Amino acid sequence: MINRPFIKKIILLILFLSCAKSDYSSLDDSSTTYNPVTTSQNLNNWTVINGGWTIAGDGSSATQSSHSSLKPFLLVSATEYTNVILSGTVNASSSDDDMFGWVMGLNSPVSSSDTNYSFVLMDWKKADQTSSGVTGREGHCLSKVNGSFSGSTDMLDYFFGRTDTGIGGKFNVLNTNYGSSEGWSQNTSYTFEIAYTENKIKVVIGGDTIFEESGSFSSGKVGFYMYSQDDVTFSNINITTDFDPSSI
Ligand SMILES: [Ca+2]
Repeated sequence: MINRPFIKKIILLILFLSCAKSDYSSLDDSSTTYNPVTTSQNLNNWTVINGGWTIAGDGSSATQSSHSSLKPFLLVSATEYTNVILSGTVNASSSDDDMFGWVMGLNSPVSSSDTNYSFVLMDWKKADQTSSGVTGREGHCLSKVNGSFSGSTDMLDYFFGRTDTGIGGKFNVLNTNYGSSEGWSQNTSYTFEIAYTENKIKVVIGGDTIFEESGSFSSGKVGFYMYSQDDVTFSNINITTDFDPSSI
């Protein structure tokens, strides 16, 4: 005769142990606690790589006032980041119609003479324009830049035309948001927030989500960018770290 109460007890014990085990697993998964830290940036501590940047005495803003299509102009952070949120305000007082934007995961160039470029680029052009047979489109473009760039043709093809080389090429366009109403406007302040993590980039400008891109993204510096564009001011810059990257 089978002892039914005994078997019941065994089944209950197995159920209890399996529940206890799964509780333990879920506790283990959520054991990382995140305490996000947001730091106001003193832009006097950032590094100029090409361009004529004027930094406010208190470090709260930076204006780039030179114009050239020979090289992109950069102002980059002193620190490298893996998971980072870069936020602030940008305003273009210029009557020009070209590109400004942001770089993330930057490892090069490290100086004005460095022709090796390695970063993720989020740029924004005011209007459609064709120059020397290359068309720069109005709107936003997100690219992985990784290779050597020199000479005016090279610069125009990639930093003006955003010509896609595909994965593994030196200018891999990840996503675009082009269109006749997508350009920036003169004398307009835009808030921006760019979250850059090991496996996702989220770009929000003026409260609008422009890109949410999954992928694999390297650690590096963050910064500001201009190409064939002057008189753009970045201000009230904050950097947030130690956040939960899965919340992005
Ligand atoms: Ca221009």
